[in-house]
Amino acid sequence: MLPLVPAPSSVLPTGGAPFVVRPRTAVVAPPSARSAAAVVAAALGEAAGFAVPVRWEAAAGAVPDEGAVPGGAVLPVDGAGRPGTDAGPLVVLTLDAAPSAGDPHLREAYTLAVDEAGVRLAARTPAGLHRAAATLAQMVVNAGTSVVVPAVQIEDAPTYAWRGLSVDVARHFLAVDDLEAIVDLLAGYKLNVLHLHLTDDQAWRLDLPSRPELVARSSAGGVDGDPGGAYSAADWSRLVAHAASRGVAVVPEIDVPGHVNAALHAVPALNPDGVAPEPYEGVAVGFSSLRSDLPATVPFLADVFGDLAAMTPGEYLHLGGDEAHHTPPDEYVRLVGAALDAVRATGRTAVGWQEVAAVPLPPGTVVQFWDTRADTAPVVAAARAGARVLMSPADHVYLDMQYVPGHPLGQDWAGYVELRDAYEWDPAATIPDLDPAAVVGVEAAIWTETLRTRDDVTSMLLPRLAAVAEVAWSSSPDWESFRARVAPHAAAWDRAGLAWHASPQVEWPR
Ligand code: TNX
Repeated sequence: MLPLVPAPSSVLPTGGAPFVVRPRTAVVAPPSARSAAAVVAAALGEAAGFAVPVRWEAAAGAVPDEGAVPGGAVLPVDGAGRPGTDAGPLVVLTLDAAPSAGDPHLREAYTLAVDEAGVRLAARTPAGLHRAAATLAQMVVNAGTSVVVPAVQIEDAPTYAWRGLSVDVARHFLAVDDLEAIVDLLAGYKLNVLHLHLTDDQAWRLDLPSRPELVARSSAGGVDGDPGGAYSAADWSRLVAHAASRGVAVVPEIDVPGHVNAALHAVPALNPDGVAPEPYEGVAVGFSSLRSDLPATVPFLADVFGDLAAMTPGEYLHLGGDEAHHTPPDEYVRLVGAALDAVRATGRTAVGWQEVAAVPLPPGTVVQFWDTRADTAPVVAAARAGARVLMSPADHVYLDMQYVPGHPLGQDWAGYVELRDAYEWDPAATIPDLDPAAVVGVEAAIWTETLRTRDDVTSMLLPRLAAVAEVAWSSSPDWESFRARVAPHAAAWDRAGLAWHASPQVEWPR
């Protein structure tokens, strides 16, 4: 059994001799698959202990593109851009001639074929090649004197199109390096969205060109004396580019109309009397609100969502909408409506936490379900009216919940979430009466009230994130199989320097 997580749709060991990574092994790929090729080359090279180069496949007569490849040199190619006479055993990435951009399942589907002579990864899109690369990276075996890939034929496609992790950088700040390590982890488990909760009562973390006062006045703190921090436009570009190079989209969240104390502190005109409130370092939230009767409010929303769209490629902007306990219901409808208008003006699709289901939503809006204590009827009604639903049930995928009572980190308001709890749930059956076709995907979340460092965060993510990834990707869950397959992943986490929690539900190798 190959220890693949998430489990592919079909894995056929052929029984033939494995592929051996040799000093002359090269990765061959079309330039449009540049980033997936770099991931493959890095994975093989790291295991083998020598650089595995990437060779761009160019049309006959074209000048080969010799752009820099992280983790590998670029080998000279012959005049036709084909492997020269020095060719060793090859790892070949190909894009299918007929891309099917429309169907999300086919978009990320891939095949992976390994035999003694070579490795072939094929998909319809570069994103599909990233998923194939993640599978290959988990198959490289150090067999004593050589590094091999077992002979196998794999066909695979995701169950859900949106497979993400939401990270709260407002309560405690995480540096770009930390987020890049998280992106690599996501890509390794075929997760394709990094959602960042950038603003809250405690802080505002992204510098926006039209509103520099937000970061200038409201980023130097967090929960309980956190030194804080913020992402400059350059930091943000670096993060977004790194995520794109792993086939991961960044979905930024500006949380309105509640959770806005940091904004109210930085922008006095957002307050009824023009008097800014003090900074806030506590944990309890839900006390702050925008006001629809102030002239500054709508321009503020237009500026922040406009800047966010200009700075972030992709389809989605998240407007928050959760726990606005001090926003009266009619105010909530007006203010979320204004935020939806601001998002629509950018041409993007809005995402909001489940509370936004109380507001008329443009078709296609993504409603993120989290609170399993609340009435689900508004979410069902929103889906009937054309919304899509992203599943983040707190009692299964809030990875800031403690594993067990007394765990040194995390909270317990949604209960305890051991590894098996993160694994054993069905996104299509989480909300009774919801049309399963409305479920766009699955997103885990990690809130950082109690988490300060990269190690704190990854020890809550691992191993549970691997479980959520399998729920989101694989079609036939099997706990016993999962707990056996995930055990050897601890070695990879150790190699990557990632702190993880040795859940007693798995027999970890010693
Ligand atoms: C609920 S989930 C929140 C967050 C907290 C989290 C802690 C959601 C939309 N709101 O503000 O950080 O619980 O687990």
